[in-house]
Amino acid sequence: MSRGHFITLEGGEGAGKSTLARALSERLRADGASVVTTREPGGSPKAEAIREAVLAGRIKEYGAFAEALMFSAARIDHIDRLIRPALSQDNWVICDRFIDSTRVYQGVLGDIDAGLLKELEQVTVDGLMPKLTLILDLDPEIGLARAARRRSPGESVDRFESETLTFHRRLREAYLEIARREPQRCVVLDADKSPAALADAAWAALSERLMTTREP
Ligand code: Z5A
Repeated sequence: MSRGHFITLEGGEGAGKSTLARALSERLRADGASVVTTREPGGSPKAEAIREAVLAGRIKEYGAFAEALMFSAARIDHIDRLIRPALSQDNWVICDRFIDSTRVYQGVLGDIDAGLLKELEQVTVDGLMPKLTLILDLDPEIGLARAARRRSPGESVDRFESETLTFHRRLREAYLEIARREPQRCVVLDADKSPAALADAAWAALSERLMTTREP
């Protein structure tokens, strides 16, 4: 367990990504690994400032491409300040959302040209790709209900939670399409199960993909 890998968790609202990130990091630590858990947008002070602006809806009026630029600016700082340094010190890095969120939310749902977005992605990540992406697949009605139950009284929904159910259904399909196109990197997990059962399934995928085929 000496060498870490970069793992990303993706899926719709309330799919259980943050809960799974905690469970996976506990299992990895119990196995003797050093683990950094992080999230996007965010993960570094400057990226967290961008998160606050985008999720409050302050960029929405400038359009989906402007939002993609903001998520990318946050990602560059996050990669430089946190992800690359952590990986270079042999930590595992578990990140709640990454490039696939931009591909899906801004690309597919924001209708940005795929070629343009790909170029932006390449410049942004500069070669850093997740070794494994776990896509948590869940009926959006269940996910949105979970997210609503978690909200405290008077708390408002964020920029993306306020979108329609049709938006969230298209989002689910877009994630499944990414998984079909990149089966080497992506594993789809049925997220309509208990947190413990989901963690078991994620651990099985991680063990199969990353613990047997470690890079030299
Ligand atoms: N976004 C974007 O547009 N472009 C980008 O490039 C990036 C992001 C990076 C970030 O929101 C938003 O930014 C996101 C996309 C956009 N859209 N929205 N909204 P966020 O970080 O605030 O929220 P999120 O990423 O959507 O996560 P979430 O809503 O917090 O959901 P989650 O992390 O997947 O779920 P959770 O926090 O683990 O669980 C939610 C609730 O369900 C909680 O009460 C749990 O106790 C419960 N839960 C968790 N697992 C289970 C299971 N298995 N069964 C039952 N209940 C469960």
